[in-house]
Amino acid sequence: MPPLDPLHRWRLLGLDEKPDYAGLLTYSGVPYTEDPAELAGVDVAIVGAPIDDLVSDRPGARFAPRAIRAASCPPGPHLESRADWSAALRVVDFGDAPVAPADLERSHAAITATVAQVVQAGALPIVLGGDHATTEATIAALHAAHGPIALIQFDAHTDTGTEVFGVERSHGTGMYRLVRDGLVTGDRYVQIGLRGYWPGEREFAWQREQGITSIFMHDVRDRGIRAAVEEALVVVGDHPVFLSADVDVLDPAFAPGTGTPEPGGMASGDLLWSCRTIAARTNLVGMDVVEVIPTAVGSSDITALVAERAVRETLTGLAERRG
Ligand SMILES: [Mn+2]
Repeated sequence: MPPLDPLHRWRLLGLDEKPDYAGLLTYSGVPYTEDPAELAGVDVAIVGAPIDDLVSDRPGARFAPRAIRAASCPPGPHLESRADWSAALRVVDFGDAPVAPADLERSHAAITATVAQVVQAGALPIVLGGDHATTEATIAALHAAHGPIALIQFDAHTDTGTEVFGVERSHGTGMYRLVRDGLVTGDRYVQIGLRGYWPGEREFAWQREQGITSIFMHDVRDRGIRAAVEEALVVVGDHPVFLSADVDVLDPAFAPGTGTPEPGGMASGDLLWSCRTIAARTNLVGMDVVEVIPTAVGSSDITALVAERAVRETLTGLAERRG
């Protein structure tokens, strides 16, 4: 089944773009397919992971994949980088993983299986969460193809708890489980933007034992985002890298639509620059943006909008890397 082109009717009018609010809803208006055979020759496939069953506070991130797609903007070259991902890369929207509400095992298996189809086709998956536990399901598929994964995580929280409210499966424990089980290598794992009041000394002691690099928000404030990202690039080296952007790394003033907001966070421009730089300068094998709770429709949803741009900057960095 050939991909559906959301721009088809506009192309008949001689246009190569459509209004964001009209037509079939895909990421940035890219072609839509659910057929793995159509991924041949594709550089990047967008996958939705609409599940938020494992959040510890406010739910709603299950609505994010649609909101991020709806917060899109027309393609074109990046004014700073000059790279144009829409010209340099073949990108498709591979649709959502077939999740089942309240069935964690089936939903995570569906995310892993859908991402695995992308990886097996040689394309790079970009996953729209969903809560941060979806990263476990995504990295499971990447680990099967690439072996142990290096991880750069933008987040207010480490997500390395052994349990949250006595429960082992949580959006606060995914990174602990990934390191414990060997899917992510501790000494190739960097956290950027940590702040607030969680976790505690026990978790940080475990993190130090694993060789995990923690760059706190006060470090970013004191040293600057460029120094923080340079340190992260050294830690991950040329190993296969996953970039995970929890939108709560941003100050709630920039990203109010998230379930566990923590004041005093990063500004949008720093996160966007970081995503582009990491995509341009690492062996990136996958990316996700998680924990967005929609608060409005289309481009007025500022949290979905910055999540959309985090993906767009990653695509731009990949286009830069192509040269
Ligand atoms: Mn998180």
